[in-house]
Amino acid sequence: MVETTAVTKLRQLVEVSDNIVIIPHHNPDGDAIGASLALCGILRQKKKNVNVVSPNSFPEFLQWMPGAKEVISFEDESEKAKAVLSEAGLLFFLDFNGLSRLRSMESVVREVSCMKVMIDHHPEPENIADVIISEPDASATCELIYDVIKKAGWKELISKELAECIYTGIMTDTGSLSYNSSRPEIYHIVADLVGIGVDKDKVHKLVFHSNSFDRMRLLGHALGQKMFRLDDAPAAYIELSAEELKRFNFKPGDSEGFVNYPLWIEGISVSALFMEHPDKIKISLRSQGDIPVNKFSEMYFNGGGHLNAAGGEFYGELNEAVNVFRKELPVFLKNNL
Ligand SMILES: [Mn+2]
Repeated sequence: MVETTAVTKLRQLVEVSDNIVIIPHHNPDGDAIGASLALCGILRQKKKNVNVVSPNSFPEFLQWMPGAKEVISFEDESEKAKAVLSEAGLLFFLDFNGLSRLRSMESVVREVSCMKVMIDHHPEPENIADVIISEPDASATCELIYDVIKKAGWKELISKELAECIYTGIMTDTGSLSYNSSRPEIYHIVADLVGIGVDKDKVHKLVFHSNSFDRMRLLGHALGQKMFRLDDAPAAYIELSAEELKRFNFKPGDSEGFVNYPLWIEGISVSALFMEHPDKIKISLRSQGDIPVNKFSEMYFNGGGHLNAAGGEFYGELNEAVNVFRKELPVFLKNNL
C-alpha cells in the first residue's frame, strides 16, 4: 500500500498549489479516467482550480462519470490544453509511468516546470515526478487513488459519484475482479466503496452493456473467421486487417477486450490480437500464469507492459507480424518457462 511519507508530501504540494492539472495516459481507459475524475472531484472540494487534460478523447462508455464532459482533450483542443498547462502549479500523472505514454502531448508536458506527482501501477517506472507513488502489485491506479485519498484524510469527501469513478477503474483493470485481483486489499476497498453507495450493477451496465451494433458484429467476425491457434504452443490469436476494420466502421475502443477471448479456450495460455493500422501493426498480448508476455513484446514488438498483459507495435505487413508470433512464441516459451 501507499507509503504515508509520499502521501504527506503530496498533501503538502496540494496545499500550496492553486492550479492543478491531472493527466491520464493517451487513449485513457476506465482506470485512467476513473482515477483522474475521482482525484479531480476531491481536489475541487479542497477549493482548488483543477483541470483534467487528456492526450486525446476517451470512449463514450466512460462519459457518464462526473466531470467527464469537462475533460480537455489535447488532440482536439490543443490551445486550451496548452493554456491550462502553462498556468499549472502542480501536475498529477495518473496510470502511466513514462512521458512517452502521452504521445503528442509529451513535448508540451516536458516544458512545464512545476512540481509533479505520479501515481501508477505499471512496472519499471521512469523518474518523471517529484513524488512517485508506484505500486506494480496494485490492481489498478484507482486502488492507489483510494488509498492516497484515505491516507491524506480526505475520505469523507468521497461522494457516491466519486466512489463510482474509483470502482470503475478497479472493475475495468481487473475484468470485474476476474484477474489481477488476488490480494485481499482490493476487496476491502470494494467493500468501502459499496458502503459509500456505489451501485456496482449500474456501473457494470454503463461500462460493459454499451456496445455499438458494429462492434458486436466485428467481435463475431473476429471470433468466427479470424481466430487461429498455434500447433506447437498453447496459444491462439486474432488478426484484423485495415479493410476489415473499415468494413465494420471501426472506432477507437471497439476492439477493447477482444484479446481476452482466445484465453477462454481450454488449454490456451497465450493470446494475441493483431490489428493493421495505417502506419503500423498494433499488437496486444495476454497470458496466464508465469508467462511474461511483456518480455516477449519487448523482444519482438517494440513494446512491454505487465507480465500477463502487454502491448506492442510492428512496422511491416500484418502477415509478417503474425509470422513472428507463430515462429518465435514456441521458442520463447521453451526458453522462459
Ligand atoms: Mn491501470
